[in-house]
Amino acid sequence: MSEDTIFGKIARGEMDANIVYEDDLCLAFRDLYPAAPMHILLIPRKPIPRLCDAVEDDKELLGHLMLVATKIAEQEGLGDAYRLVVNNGEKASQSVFHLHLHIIGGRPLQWPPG
Ligand code: DGP
Repeated sequence: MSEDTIFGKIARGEMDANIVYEDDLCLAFRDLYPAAPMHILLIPRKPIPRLCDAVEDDKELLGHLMLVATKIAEQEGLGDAYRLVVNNGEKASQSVFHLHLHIIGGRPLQWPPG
């Protein structure tokens, strides 16, 4: 599984994206194919392919991503009405193999997602 994905290129500034948040550990940008009025992708700068590839040393980074996601949702005016999604693996609809959290909101969200 190659580490060089489009998200890796965005993280390194080699590809354009509509960036809404960045810090030393992660960055977030608008999804090119939004599934809702607000659809942001939050990625670690470290190229972890899938969530299941994360290791014990990534614990702090994973916690950081969760807290940053709540900040972004607040920044986007979503209040407490949003969903975080991690597609893990091809059979779970992961298409870009650089770990990312989908932050989705801005419309009523049904459950189960399908
Ligand atoms: P997933 O299926 O969980 O791997 O999600 C990948 C998401 O990435 C999908 O919602 C579409 C989005 N996407 C694919 N290519 C690009 C791109 O070049 N730029 C941006 N901003 N989003 C992309």
